[in-house]
Amino acid sequence: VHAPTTPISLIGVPTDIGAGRLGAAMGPDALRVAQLGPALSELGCDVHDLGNLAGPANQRKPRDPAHGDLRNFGEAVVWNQAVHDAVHGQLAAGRMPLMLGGDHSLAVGSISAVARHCRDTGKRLYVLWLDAHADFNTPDTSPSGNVHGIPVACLSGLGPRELTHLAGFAPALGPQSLCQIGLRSVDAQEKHLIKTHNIDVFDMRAIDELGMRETMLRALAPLAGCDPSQTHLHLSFDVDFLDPEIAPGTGTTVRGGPNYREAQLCMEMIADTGLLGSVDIVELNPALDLRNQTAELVVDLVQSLFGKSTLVKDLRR
Ligand code: B3U
Ligand code: MN
Ligand code: MN
Repeated sequence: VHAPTTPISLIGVPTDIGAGRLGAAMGPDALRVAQLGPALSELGCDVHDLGNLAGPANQRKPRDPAHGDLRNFGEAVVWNQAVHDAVHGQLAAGRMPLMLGGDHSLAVGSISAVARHCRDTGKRLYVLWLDAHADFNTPDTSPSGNVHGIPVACLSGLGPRELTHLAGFAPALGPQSLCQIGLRSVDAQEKHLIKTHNIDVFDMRAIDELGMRETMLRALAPLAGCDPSQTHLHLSFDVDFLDPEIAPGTGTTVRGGPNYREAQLCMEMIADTGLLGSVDIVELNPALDLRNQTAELVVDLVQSLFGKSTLVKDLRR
């Protein structure tokens, strides 16, 4: 076990403002019921739960042509400003923020804060985005108007200014700073944008062809030899990355995702980099879960992400 020495701050973001269905707002409490904090303390991590951020309620507003034809746009902006401020504050205090979501729209706030912190401190930023979806729609291409389908585009500088400029500059993320893994439900126009933006993607076809080990070796290759004091790795972990057979508790399941062993290896290889600086756990929906099993699985995976290892004898060369 080589748990990170940076103290961890758990930040609950109880909202489903960006999702198509209700329930992800209960994600933070489901993770607490599944003992996320104690599971990290057990590994030797210094963990403090800051409780939940506050923000506007989900009034399930329809799409609004005055705001990019998005649903709940104003509310999503308020939540993201709160997330941005909280994350930036924790990073400035030398702590590692771990977001307990909440739907994936919150990643605009968290990652823009990480980008701002990296710019302030001269650190190199790299984001791993684990998801069944690309979340690369713009208001113009979104089939649903759901804000959780647009965060990657916003972080890449495409979208409403209120969301593209949270860091104070745009784009918050350059294409060489982002890698997406696990994709299997990507809209036609998203595919086009991913290509024109040159985003590094390992979709499920790639994982099937290469295996998870080779996929992660390639995904993490840009970080080889990086100095931990000058590099910040952010993980944005959408629970629907996982196969629905093991993770039913999320709003937009897509069959054919990574199984338990593949997901564990993925987490372990991220831990091995020693570069992890911040994490989003998003789209956990307890209303769709069975006896909190998805939350418990996520806690198990997060332990691996923070250095828990089943290695008895290391056969790697
Ligand atoms: N791409 C679709 C579906 C979707 C994206 N993210 C989730 N679902 N969870 C959209 O609505 O943008
Ligand atoms: Mn997502
Ligand atoms: Mn998703």
